[in-house]
Amino acid sequence: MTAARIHRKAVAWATATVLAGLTAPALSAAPASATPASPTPVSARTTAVTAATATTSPYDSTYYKNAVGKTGSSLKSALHTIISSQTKISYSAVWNALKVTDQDPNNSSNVILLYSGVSRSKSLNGGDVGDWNREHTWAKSHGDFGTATGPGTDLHHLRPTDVKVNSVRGNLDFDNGGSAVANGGGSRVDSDSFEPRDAVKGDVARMILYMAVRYEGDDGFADLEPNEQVGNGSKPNIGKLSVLKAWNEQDPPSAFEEKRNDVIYDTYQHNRNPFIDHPEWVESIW
Ligand SMILES: [Ca+2]
Ligand SMILES: [Ca+2]
Ligand SMILES: [Ca+2]
Repeated sequence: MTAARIHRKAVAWATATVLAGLTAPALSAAPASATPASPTPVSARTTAVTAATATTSPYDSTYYKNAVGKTGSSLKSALHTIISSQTKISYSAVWNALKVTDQDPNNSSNVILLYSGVSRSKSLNGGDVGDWNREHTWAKSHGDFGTATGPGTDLHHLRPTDVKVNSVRGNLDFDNGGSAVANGGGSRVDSDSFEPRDAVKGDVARMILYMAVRYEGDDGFADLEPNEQVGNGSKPNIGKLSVLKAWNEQDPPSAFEEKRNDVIYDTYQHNRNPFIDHPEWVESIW
């Protein structure tokens, strides 16, 4: 971690980062099947209102030098060019990568599952009940990109999830509302949408919007874009954009999310999720 990043956190992010970071350690003490700690209370999340104010990152004069200062569609275009330069991994290689990117900070034998918040043994990767598997946060049927090397293997939106919870999410769009998902950590579901637990609402939003900028239809895959709909089915769209934007504000990047971005950049793909480094760019583009 560079001095510049520490400085940024100290000035602008300290409170929100600490609060967001409370979730994972609290979970690690629980057995794999336990319901995780309650979502961050609303009173604690009030600090997140300032999340989307202008930030600086250690990469502004290097990685992001052709994007800093731009807005709107020109910012999106610049970021697309920047983040499209990347190493790609196979779908089979995703298993071991997730064991590193999503390692429980308090138990190096475990990964943290995205929607439930449960800490589970890395060795329980698979497809049976009680296992964790590879969730495409941008559901792969939305644009039909499958698991070919490309969007279907892009670690920036692939996360470990409980097999049963992953099945409940299916390919639903994202929105607020619904009934509680069994062992879902506070996630909710109804007939046409899924609402992740509060602690990862921003993570989900930033993953979806990364995909929208990274995939613009110029590399043999669909142009992925958010919209205001639910029930998008196989269209290359995910909704609801207005809800995702609110989630980005409510749940600013945590230390866990920032470290994950660094690991993907340093070790695997050598590209970054710009919205973890600059959450305010969401509002600039959308
Ligand atoms: Ca709904
Ligand atoms: Ca979060
Ligand atoms: Ca796109």
